[in-house]
Amino acid sequence: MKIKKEQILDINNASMSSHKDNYNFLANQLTNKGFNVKNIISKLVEFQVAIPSWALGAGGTRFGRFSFYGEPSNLEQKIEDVGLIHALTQTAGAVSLHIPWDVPEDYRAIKELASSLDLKFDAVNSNTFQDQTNAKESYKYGSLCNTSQAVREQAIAHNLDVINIGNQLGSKSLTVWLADGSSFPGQNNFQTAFQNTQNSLNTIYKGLPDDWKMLIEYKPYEPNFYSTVIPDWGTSFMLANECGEKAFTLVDLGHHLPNSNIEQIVSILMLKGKLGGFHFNDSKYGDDDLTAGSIKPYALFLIFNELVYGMENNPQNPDLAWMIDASHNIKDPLEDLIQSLEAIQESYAKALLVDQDALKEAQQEGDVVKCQEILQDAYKTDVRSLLEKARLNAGAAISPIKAYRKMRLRNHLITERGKHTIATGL
Ligand SMILES: [Mn+2]
Repeated sequence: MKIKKEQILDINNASMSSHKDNYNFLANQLTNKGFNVKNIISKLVEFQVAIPSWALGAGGTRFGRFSFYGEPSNLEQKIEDVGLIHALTQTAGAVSLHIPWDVPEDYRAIKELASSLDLKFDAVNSNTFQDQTNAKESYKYGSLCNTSQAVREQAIAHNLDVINIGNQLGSKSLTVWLADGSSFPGQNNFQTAFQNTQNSLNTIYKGLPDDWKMLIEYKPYEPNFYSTVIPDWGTSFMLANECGEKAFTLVDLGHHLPNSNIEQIVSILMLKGKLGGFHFNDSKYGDDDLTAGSIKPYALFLIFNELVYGMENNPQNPDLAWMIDASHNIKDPLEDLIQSLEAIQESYAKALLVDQDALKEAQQEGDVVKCQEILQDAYKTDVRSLLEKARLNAGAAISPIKAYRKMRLRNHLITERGKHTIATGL
């Protein structure tokens, strides 16, 4: 199903006058403080986040999975779901495919569908963390790190296939996340596992088209519980450096031990021109994959503060690939993604309100109190009417969640697809 522009306009009309009151009040305040509000709005309109093809169904845990009715059961329906989110928010203009869960059967048809919904294909994601039916070799003891050459070759060939699939869709980057590691001391030789991984990545890198990037994701634990071959940003950075200038580190917010200073990691990677991509989610204890901004919104703001600083001051760092990598168990996945997009945009808007010149001055004067005041003044600003204005300018809904509910979109999806559909690949 597709949303018509008039439906959104109708729903917007109902909240237009309260939006205008709130927006005019804030815009005046910000203008008086010296901010260029128009410029901020257009930055918000430009900011697009990719939706991964695995996030449109309800996620599960190792204890079970509760399906959310009317889930997309094939790639076409997944792209249609991203189209719904994008129509409501105008913030989700890209889809990120997971291979082999979502291999297109008819490339032309899939590309036409995506472009009819104004969607691009962002990074393609390989999967060597589970065995596929009829696969000759098993990844039980690792993929790119495996001591068996045959296993490594199969994993390398898969990554090259993924590049080929992405190439046909117009993707420009490959994201590699490895579950490789060990669950018990002594299981792996750390040096051998690392060296095998580096050599395998070098081989994949050689197959990367000139205008592509390779994004190397890290994670400290899980599914392996004793060691992971790429546990942290430093290891990813080392591997990316040895691969070459088209290889970058990818930061996934959930892939850190509790209380890691992620904003500092982001900042230094951008200084070195090696931050390639970003996966949004939130967590309380581990890689919880919760809705972005639902647990630690101030941390998300501090990260965005560094991202904004880097985007303005580090031309050596490329444009970033933004993606939501969350998977919630009990919410409607589309509502969950809309909430994540809202939280991401909100943190971005607040970071744009940090007075960088005043902050630099306070830092030089050693005025610690003022530094905190400057950051928190931006953080405490209610920027929701800026987001509404950006969405209005882009033709989206003033309140995407309210519009989603008012249009009873989940009910329409259930009617169209049936109640007990199951999203593939989960
Ligand atoms: Mn991720």
